[in-house]
Amino acid sequence: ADEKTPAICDFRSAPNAAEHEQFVRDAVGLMLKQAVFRATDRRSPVLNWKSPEQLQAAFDFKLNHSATTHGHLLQLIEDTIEHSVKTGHPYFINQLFSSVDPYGLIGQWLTDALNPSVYTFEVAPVMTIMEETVLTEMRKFLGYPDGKGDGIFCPGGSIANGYAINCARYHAFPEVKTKGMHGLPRLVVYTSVDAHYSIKKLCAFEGIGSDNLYLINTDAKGKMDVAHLRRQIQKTLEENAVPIMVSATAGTTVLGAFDPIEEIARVCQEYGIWLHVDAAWGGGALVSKKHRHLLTGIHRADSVTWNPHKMLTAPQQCSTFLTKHEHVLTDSNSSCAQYLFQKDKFYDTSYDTGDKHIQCGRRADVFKFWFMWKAKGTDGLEAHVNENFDNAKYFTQKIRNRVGFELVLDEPEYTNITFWYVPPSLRGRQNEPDFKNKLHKVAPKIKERMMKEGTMMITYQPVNDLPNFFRLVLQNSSLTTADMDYFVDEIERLGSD
Ligand code: ABU
Repeated sequence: ADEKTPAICDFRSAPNAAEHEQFVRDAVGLMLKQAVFRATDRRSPVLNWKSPEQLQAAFDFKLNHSATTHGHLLQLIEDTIEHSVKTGHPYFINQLFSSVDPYGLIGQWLTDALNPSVYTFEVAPVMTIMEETVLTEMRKFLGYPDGKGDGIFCPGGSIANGYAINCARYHAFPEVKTKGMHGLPRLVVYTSVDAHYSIKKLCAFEGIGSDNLYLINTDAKGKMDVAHLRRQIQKTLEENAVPIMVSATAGTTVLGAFDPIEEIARVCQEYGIWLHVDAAWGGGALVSKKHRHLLTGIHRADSVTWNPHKMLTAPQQCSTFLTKHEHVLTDSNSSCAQYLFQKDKFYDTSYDTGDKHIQCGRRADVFKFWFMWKAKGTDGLEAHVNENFDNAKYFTQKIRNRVGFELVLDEPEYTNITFWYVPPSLRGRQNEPDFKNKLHKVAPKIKERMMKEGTMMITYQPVNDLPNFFRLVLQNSSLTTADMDYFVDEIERLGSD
């Protein structure tokens, strides 16, 4: 083999190293042009809608026995971009993630080029130290003294919440690691009715049982009702079951509400219950001196979920689980595989951090976020968050005064703004018996129209007995007030009948 040419792995004999190199350059150029720059241009559509059947017919999904050409592969890249939703587009405000951060993107691409697995220092030296550095800085934002404690990057906020349940259970009953749930009393977890569905899923997955997740009422602003929490804890004790964890939410998925952490912490302290805060979405407010008061009391939490891929716009995915307990992750999860975590290595093996995770092979989600943080500084992250709050305020004020728009929460706390759009044909008919049913159908119809035209993407949902309403989510700080105006005008245009 020619030692000077890159040894890119390919079983086929036909293409040579120069052809591989050209292919990689062409593919990257294509991605930059179509998936980054065109996909974030306001003049381009957010999506080109095709039904599943139309997409099956239009796209070459089939896998074949024989190899295909580089030309065809480049065409497939182009087709994939063409038929994908451009989640980096300024008019994609559908989910709790959006936008393309240039530093995050390059961080993601470098991570993939290096392809490390962050379990041992020997294969991921830079990423290992970077993880500990970033996690410590994030714990400082929580208010843990000197950022002490432990933490991990994990695949999504749901899994981070699952780590919290496991740590809380281990903390109360360490024997669960070896003996399992056998012999343990019935354990109970608490979260609000507006909390993320992962708490329920993970209670089921980890053997707590979804019936043992006690749902706590919320008030008119979507915040946990602490008096109800107290009553549910009392009920648990009367049932001879054991309360193990309260999961408060900082930034609920739909309404963006912040549970009163300080008050909940007092209850947890009184009863000796692990306090977890799911700040996957709302954690971003911690970097803003102006808005971090929303999470007052978070320093008292035993653990926290915080996803930099949400408000801080690191590329998917970038989720963290943080805890003030220095040993609980290792104690509850370690299994000491001899083929990875040999104790007789020639370096300090405390840097082999992989055993505190339940994953083995693990992507280095830290680099993109560390790189963004380096590029912008903490001040830049703060300015980004403040800009989103400002846009949210502008949008809220705008629709408050606009005929046909009605806010669900009059004063949203975060950058989720929830609202109904009442089209001209329904205005003035609020007192008619079928008004609610008719309004329930408005948001799905407008959503269908916007997706078929590709002009924007915003989500909708019902909550309890409230008919479907829109949820606008802001975390792309490159948006302007003109974009806010566009969203209002476009919904009005699509729902003008
Ligand atoms: N974990 C995020 C929930 C999905 C969304 O509303 O964007």
